[in-house]
Amino acid sequence: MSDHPHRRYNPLSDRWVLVSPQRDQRPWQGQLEDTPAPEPHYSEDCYLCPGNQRAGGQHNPNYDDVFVFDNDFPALLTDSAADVENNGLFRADPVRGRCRVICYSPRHDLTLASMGKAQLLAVIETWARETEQLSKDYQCVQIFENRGATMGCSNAHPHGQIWALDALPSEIKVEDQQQAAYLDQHATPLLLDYAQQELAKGERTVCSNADWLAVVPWWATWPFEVLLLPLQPVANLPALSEAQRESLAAILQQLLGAYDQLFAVPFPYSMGWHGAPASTAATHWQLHAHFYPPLLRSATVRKHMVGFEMLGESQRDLTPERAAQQLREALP
Ligand code: H2U
Ligand code: ZN
Repeated sequence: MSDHPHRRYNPLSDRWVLVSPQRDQRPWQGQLEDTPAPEPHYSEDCYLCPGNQRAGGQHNPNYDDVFVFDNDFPALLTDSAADVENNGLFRADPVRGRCRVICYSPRHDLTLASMGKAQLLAVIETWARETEQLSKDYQCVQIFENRGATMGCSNAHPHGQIWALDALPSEIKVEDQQQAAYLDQHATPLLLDYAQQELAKGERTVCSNADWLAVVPWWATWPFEVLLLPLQPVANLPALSEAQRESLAAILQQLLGAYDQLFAVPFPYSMGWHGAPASTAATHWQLHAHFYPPLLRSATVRKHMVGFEMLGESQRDLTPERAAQQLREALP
């Protein structure tokens, strides 16, 4: 399997990925990306730094911890009363929601990996608190971070986003159905079974501690994709115990440290948390974070999801086992 094309199944998304390990050494003559310059502690041009004016006109307070505000250019509106068409093939639903921005730290130059354990813990507390509060009004609370210019992130200041909405987005809906069906059939949650089996096998493990496992999943589509999972049943972020929050901070430092070390560059990614939506009975849900980094072979060579991947299905050359090994070797 390490040298022959095959397809792997993703039970969480009900999708397949084509793995072509024999192509791993193919020469590359494509686009080279720029390595970013180091950032200052404070940037007067940054709309997220303390005291600065945002693009929407408001001024940030002189915050000295985590700072959360309503997105000045939200994709969702709290009072959306769209006049929608709903007719046969032309179907639409109205949607209501709220978008927020989380500044992880007042320091413009820090990252989740470099900000220190206490500040990282403050970010985790914020993720949990915002999820809890927004879940009172919205069915789904999606926490995510786009990091790096190649992921379309507009600003180097360490920040993430929250989009809360009164609908289940497509990715969550499939995960909800897949996890419910697995629990019906096997009587244990899908991702709890998966975490324990991966931990026992070890070949795709990046790092683990008493409460958490970071693994390049069997079905990874992005070269260095990682799934971060609790080893005990946890439905969503607010349900994390104090000890699990502490150990989450520790494993995040390890994982993100390995990412930044891998190609000696601040590693770009989109990451986000998936947990039980407010509306579901939580037993089939296991909290997890997805990390989707685009880099393939160096700081400057990224993977593009094009061609067969747009028209057929995702494809990878580097096996998840080799990716996990490379990440293990880059651990701090
Ligand atoms: P990125 O995570 O993709 O960089 O997006 C940052 C978000 O911050 C983006 O959704 C918001 C943008 O709308 N933003 C503000 O709310 N106020 C600003 O002054 C600039 C950016
Ligand atoms: Zn800044």
